[in-house]
Amino acid sequence: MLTTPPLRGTPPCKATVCTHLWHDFCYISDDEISKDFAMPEMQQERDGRRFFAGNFGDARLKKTGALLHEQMVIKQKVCLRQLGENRAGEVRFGRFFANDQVSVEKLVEGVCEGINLRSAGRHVLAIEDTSEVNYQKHAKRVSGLGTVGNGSDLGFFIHPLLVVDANVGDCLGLAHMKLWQRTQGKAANYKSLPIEKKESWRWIETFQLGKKRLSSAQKITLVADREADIYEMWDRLPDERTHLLIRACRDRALVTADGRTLFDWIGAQTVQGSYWIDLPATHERSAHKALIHVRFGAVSIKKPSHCSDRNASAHVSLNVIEAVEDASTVVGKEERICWRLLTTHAVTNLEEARQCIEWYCMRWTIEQAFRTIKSQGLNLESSLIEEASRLEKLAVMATSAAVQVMQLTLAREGKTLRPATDVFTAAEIEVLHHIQPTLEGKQRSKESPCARHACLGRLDDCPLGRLEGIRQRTETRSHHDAPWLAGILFNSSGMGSGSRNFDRKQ
Ligand SMILES: [Mn+2]
Repeated sequence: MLTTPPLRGTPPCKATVCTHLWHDFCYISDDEISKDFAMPEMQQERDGRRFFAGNFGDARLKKTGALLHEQMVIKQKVCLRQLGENRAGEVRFGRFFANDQVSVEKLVEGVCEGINLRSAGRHVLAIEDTSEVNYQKHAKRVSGLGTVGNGSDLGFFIHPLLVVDANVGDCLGLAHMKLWQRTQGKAANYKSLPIEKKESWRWIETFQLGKKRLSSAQKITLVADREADIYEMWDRLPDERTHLLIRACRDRALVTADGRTLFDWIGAQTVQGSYWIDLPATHERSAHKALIHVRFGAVSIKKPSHCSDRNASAHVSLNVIEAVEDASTVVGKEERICWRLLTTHAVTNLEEARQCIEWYCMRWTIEQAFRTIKSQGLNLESSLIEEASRLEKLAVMATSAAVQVMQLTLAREGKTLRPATDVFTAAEIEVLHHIQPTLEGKQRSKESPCARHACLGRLDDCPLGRLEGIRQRTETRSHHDAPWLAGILFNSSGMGSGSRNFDRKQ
């Protein structure tokens, strides 16, 4: 139990850099504190994200799931031995995944819990994408796997739907996730099959199921890469509250435009605006400043002749945006940027076009989640679990853990303004309040805006000596929360740019 009273006196002001708390002023009322302290169980019930992996019809399973999830976020690993800390813990977690009550469906339900609340009233981007989880290295040990991308390696696929705030880019969590194994080759008549029978059905199905969990979002924009440029998507998904923003994959026939195709037509329009962007390095190009020319316009796309849905409308009206790099800024022989985006959003001026390009760039969040799940973070592909269905369950939890790690890392970099209650309990926030003054040092000022909320904030600028202090104080002051807090304070790496300097010194 914490014995020290809640922080009193003049609140700190401005964006003070401290652990994960960014304050205008943060102060938890006595009411809130005592509620949490009197009923720790209630606290866990209420905190649907950190301590919750699902309801499995059994209190013990629920508790184990929550603990496992927590350990995964803290340690950023999926190795059950390390998560369990000892033989008993390892066995306990192993049995959890082996239990039939713990199904992929229930886990998905569990890790998506609370997303509707967090999305309420917002315009959210629902970003979906597929990634393969490759177990070829463990192929001899693991049973029940299908093949992945190259057609011979063993593994399975994950396809999460990640929710991001469209205005500020905050990662709000998962709304759905599909997992599957490819056990057969493509049928001879694959092309003529209805989309429900094809693997590409995942794009529609995942979005539709995820959308059910986003009923209180004000607006939803589905964002996806070229693979999702499927006529049925455009035909079926949009409504007043639902928009699509997808990179164009194929040149398409247009209803008008004198027999011109989509790519031809947009490329022939006059440039409506140009701007400079900083491009980060990828494996295909070097980092450089690029001059981007933007064209946009409204088009009516014809239903493709091979479309197997007889009831699909004969054409769909969309807006197309083309962003092409000026030849003068292309580095050496690298390929120049050429993005063509299709959307149901109105695009009538340069600002709206740029907004769509910016939203599309936020698709980066899901790529980052995949990196965090795999080699740059939890290392899911190194798991020693020997049974495919258990590996799938592990993948659901790892995805959820990765999303939380990302939320914390983004917060640490000061890129988001999520409330601290997203990841910390009131008790932890209170501990952070206590140590806040020692961290703020001279930055502390008397004038205060007196807003009563705490936000997740940055860690980077904090000198290490002080962090050492936080750890000790956290450990002595906070009871059950200390390992969690210390874990976050000292181990939250797992993301490219965020993990520099600080983590290496640890
Ligand atoms: Mn993709």
